[in-house]
Amino acid sequence: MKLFSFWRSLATYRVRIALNLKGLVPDEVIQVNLVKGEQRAAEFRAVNPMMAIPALVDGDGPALFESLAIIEYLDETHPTPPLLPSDPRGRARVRALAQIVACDSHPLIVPRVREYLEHEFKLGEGTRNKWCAHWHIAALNALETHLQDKATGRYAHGDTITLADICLASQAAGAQYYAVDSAPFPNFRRIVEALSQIDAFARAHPLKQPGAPASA
Ligand SMILES: N[C@@H](CCC(=O)N[C@@H](CS)C(=O)NCC(=O)O)C(=O)O
Repeated sequence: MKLFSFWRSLATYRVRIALNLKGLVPDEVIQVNLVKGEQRAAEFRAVNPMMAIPALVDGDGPALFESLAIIEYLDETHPTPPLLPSDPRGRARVRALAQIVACDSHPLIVPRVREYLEHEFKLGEGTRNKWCAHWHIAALNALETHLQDKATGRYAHGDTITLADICLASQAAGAQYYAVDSAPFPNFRRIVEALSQIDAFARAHPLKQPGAPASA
C-alpha cells in the first residue's frame, strides 16, 4: 500500500485515521508538498488528475482517490471495525454528516481555492482567512444542530466510531488552522475531545506528521 500524503492535508488526515483504526500501515508514504505545489506536477497528476491528495495505491492499483471513497473501500476490504452502522438510516446519517465536512465545507478552503482567491481576485491573507473561517463556522453550525439529535451518543452516531467521527476530527483540525472558536459548538467539542484521546486519531493528527511545524 502506498499513501500520497502531506502533513497539513485534512483529507489525508481522514484516510490516516481510517488506516489506523483498521490496523493498516502503508508500506510507503509519498510526500506531496502542497506548499510547493507538487500536487500539480505531471508525475502526481498522472496519479490523481484532480491534483489533490490523498491517493492510495493498494496492490497493483490503479490509485484510489477521494478520501470518502478510499475510506469506504478500506471499510469494505477490511470490515473490522466497521465504520458505518448496520442499518440503512444510520448509514445515511453517518454519510450525510461526513459529507457536510468533506463535500460542503472542506472543498471551499483547499489550496486551489485559496490560491484562486489570491491570484485572480487579489484577496489578501486576512480576507482569505476570513473566507475559510466563514465556511468552517457554517459547517459547524449545521453539525452542531445535527449532533443534538438523539442518534448522537458518545460519538457522532451512537457509541461506536464511524466515518462521521473521522470527518469531525478533520473539521476540528481545520477550524484550529483558522482560529475558529469551538465554544459555541459544545456537542462537536465534546465529541472531538473524546476522539483526540483515541490513539488512532492522535497518531494521525496533522501536527504529528513528518514535516509538520513543532507547534501550530
Ligand atoms: N474531496 C477530496 C478533497 C481532496 C483535496 O482537495 N485535498 C487537498 C488537501 S486536503 C489538496 O490536495 N489540495 C490541493 C489543491 O487544492 O491544490 C477528498 O476528500 O479527498
